[in-house]
Amino acid sequence: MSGGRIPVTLITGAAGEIGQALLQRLAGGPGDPIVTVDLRPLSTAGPGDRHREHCQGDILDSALWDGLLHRYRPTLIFHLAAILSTRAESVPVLAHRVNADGAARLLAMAAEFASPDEPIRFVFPSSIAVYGLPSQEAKDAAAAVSEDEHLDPATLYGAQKLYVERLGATIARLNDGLDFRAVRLPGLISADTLPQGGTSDWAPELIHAAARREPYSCFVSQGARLPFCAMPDAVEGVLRLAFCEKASLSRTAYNLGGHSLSAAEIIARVARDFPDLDVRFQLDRGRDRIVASWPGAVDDTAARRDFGFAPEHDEETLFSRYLIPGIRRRYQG
Ligand code: NAD
Ligand code: AKB
Repeated sequence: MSGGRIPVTLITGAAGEIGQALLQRLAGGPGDPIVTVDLRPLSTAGPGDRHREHCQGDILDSALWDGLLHRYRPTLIFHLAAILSTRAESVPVLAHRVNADGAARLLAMAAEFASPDEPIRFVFPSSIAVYGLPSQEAKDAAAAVSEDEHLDPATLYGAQKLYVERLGATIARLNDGLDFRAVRLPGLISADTLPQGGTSDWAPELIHAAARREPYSCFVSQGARLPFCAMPDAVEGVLRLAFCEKASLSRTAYNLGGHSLSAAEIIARVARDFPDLDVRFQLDRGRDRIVASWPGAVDDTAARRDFGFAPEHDEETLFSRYLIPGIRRRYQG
């Protein structure tokens, strides 16, 4: 029973990179009011007309949910709050609590409130970290990895993402009203924000450093390769998955593809626009090993077919139309 509670779209982790981009994209449009949760305040940029309330707090705090769920009835949940891969390895207990327990508790609450009459759609951003290639040689030999291959994560973060994917799919199978959908994102690059605590961070960090005319110390080797996607393309993909008809979906977890780029290739491309680019390599073996375990490319055929994922940017326009002009504007006015 809704009991007079206001139907809302709920975004956890809304102050993060994806959260800010998603909120900006959703907040001006039609739909239920939006309620956000994060440990941090939202950025100063106005979050738009649809935004009703930001609750600054911890997803692990039961009192926060008691207060929110007393007033609001989430119909669509984007559960973004997480501790990313590199940081998760250094705070394993906290990472488990946030990434696994936090998601499990929110899923359980959603399942408790969801019914066929008042369904809840739960959208979860998973990651290429769910994959674990056993060696650099295996990675080099692998073609674009599809959703059911190499599910042997090498990091805590990857294991936690895979656990939540499977828990969500199982709980949804047992609860008619809960509709769980997950998208495995590649490394994301935003022209507007910088990442923290991830392992794919070298790519955005070095591009932003180039625009600031600062030297960059790259923590992976020149050959380190991952799929990368522009933030707006990834957000568009997440939204297409969130709003498509359930009948068109053939699975619960989908790859979103990206452009397969090595550190050396990114440096060569960025140097065309920022010829003073100054990158030194200072290998962090732990992070380099994580990158070696993640696929260099993923197969997103299912996402393109089932919910029309169609990134706007190709490998060249990712830089020429999105990153370079956006980052120049950000730092050079
Ligand atoms: P981010 O680190 O920028 O944002 C995560 C947000 O979660 C932060 O604002 C943080 O304050 C918040 N948070 C962390 N612990 C919390 C807690 N206990 N309670 C409340 N808020 C908490 O990360 P992002 O890049 O925006 O990623 C969002 C989601 O997408 C994450 O689940 C991440 O694993 C996933 N993802 C991101 C990428 C990427 O390249 N950015 C790739 C794959 C998957
Ligand atoms: C990270 O590096 O942790 C994220 C991811 C790919 O999940 N960017």
